[in-house]
Amino acid sequence: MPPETPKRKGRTIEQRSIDPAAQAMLIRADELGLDTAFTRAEQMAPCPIGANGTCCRVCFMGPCRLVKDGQTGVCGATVETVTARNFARAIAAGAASHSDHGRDLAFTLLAVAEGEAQGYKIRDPFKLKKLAEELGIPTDGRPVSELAHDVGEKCLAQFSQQRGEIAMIERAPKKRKELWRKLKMVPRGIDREIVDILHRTHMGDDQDPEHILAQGMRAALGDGWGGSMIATDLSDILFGTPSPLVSQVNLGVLRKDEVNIVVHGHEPTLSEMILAATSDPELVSHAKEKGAKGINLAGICCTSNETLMRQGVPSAGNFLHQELAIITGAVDAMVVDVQCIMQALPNLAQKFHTHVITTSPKVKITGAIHIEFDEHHALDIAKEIVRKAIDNYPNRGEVNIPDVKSDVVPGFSHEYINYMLGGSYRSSFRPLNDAIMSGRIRGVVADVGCNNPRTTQDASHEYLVREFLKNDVLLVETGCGAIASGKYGYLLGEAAMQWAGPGLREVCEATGMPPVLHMGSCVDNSRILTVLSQVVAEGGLGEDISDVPAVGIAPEWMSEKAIAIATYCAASGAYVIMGISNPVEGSPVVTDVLSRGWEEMVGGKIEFVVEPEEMVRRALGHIDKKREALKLPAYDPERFGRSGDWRVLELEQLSPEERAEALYGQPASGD
Ligand code: SF4
Ligand code: MSK
Repeated sequence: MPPETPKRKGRTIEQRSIDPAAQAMLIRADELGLDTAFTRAEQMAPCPIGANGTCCRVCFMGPCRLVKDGQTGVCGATVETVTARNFARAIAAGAASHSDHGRDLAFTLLAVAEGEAQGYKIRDPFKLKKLAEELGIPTDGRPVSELAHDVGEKCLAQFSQQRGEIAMIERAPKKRKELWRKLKMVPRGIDREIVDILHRTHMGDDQDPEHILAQGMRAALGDGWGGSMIATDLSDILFGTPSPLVSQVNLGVLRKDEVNIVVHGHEPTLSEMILAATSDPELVSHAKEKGAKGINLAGICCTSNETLMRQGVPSAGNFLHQELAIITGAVDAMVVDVQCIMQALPNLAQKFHTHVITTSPKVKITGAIHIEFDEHHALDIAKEIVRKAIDNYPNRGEVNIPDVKSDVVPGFSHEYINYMLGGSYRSSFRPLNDAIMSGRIRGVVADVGCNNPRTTQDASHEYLVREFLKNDVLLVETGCGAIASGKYGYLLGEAAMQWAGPGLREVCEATGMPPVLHMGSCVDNSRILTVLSQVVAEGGLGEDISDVPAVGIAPEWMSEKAIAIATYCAASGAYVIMGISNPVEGSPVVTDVLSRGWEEMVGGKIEFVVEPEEMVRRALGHIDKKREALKLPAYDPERFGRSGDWRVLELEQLSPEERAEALYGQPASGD
């Protein structure tokens, strides 16, 4: 007799996720009576006061819940001040997470330079030299290790810079820098900006919502153009600048007959060493002794994006797959570093055989095994972890891996996009700018960010991508949104033939690029800032990021990092739409400051929109408005699409006579 399926209130499986692999595991979880984030979200209604930003707990005269019109906290704080403070504190936490990740990479680079980082080397010395030049470090005739040392030290100093402008804002368009300078918004080091937020939002400090939020923008810029940008650059220098490769995503990448190790979190530092350890001959033969055919590494979340785009390590899925991977019964070790790791994992893992292994000095979880990472002994630690996973393989119970996976082509760094569009000898964004100017590409949308169990997993990401492609909008993606696109076949060149409008399809045919470009992890949204700046520098699309027909959307966001990203994009001039709910809904004034107020001030804004159809309508409206302001031809799909491969396919359908008529305007002459 099969176990009786427990009766649960809540959503149907299809309302929880559109992903067939997730659906299969959610059915399995229900059969086994297991809770997941999906069911917990159904059981836990969000606190309405916290959800709309009107709960203040910054001092112990409170917490104060502002629920009535005109109500203030014990200190007299208004709903505007409370919502603005909460939003600014979320920016601080999000920016801290990204930027601290960048700092750790600077320490790793220094350890490599000093020959003390076991197993690492500089994989992109050209990018190292370029960054050194940008940071004003002499490069002529100097060995790589010296450059790495100076770059590491200079980057570290960026985090704690107390006065003056951080270096990387020089990458922004001239007009943008002038605006930031005029507004006194150019960030100092991120540590200083975050401390400033925490100080001014302490009880009894800054109480002007616009003023609080302006500091929120400054700190977010310190992340986007500072900490995150450093993280991206140093990851490329240490682990290689991504270029396209072929891999696969979804739970079907787990293997029944091999030891499965899943790396989850955000940092590539340890996972790169675990990858190296999985091919260690001694460990491979140890796995065979235990009855496995080999060792299989897969990723979840943004650690996955890091290893997927550089090494082609397959991805077992995005944020909401972390528990589902364990429910397959096939994960011998889930190795986590930092950010987006659910505390539910060790408890769930106990029901199976999975070891949850924490590795960051910053992250311990009760019930998990802690094997602390130290870059000085990285390979030894990685081998210890891999051995632990192998030893756990014989403890497996029933295994249920859904046979669902999709091919993907990730790895579009801004350097590669530049090269791909411009050719080997003269890399350039000119073809992209020309395609936008001609209307072949209507505009660009960055679909980024998380999954959130309060909405159907992947449904908004998938819908937005399909609709934008139909409307000739090029997509760039990072984070869990990028993995979502991979699951549904959008990260492939063929996607252009199937889904893209006529103009975008022509561009993809000419360049061979997919219509949806995977640009990395959530910290790599800094790459999108760089692309936008380079598009402006190329000419023809205005003088500032705010002129470019581009929109950023995080339809299923859940983390504070998403708020930091949205804020640095808006402060850089971009229109940003966030789904799920409005975290400042309790204050129409603050909602208006983030949208109309910021648009007047910095040319970019954040709007909170729940319905995906409305996100598409607003995004296309914004793109068309920007096209009009640039005096570009109005978008007209009828003008394009009868060329390239499409034309060949069309001609192949015709008889020889019809083909001759179509090509030469007269029937074939016969013999
Ligand atoms: Fe209440 Fe004011 Fe304290 Fe906030 S700062 S908890 S509103 S007394
Ligand atoms: S992992 S921050 S759920 S994108 Fe970067 Fe995904 Fe969002 Fe975490």
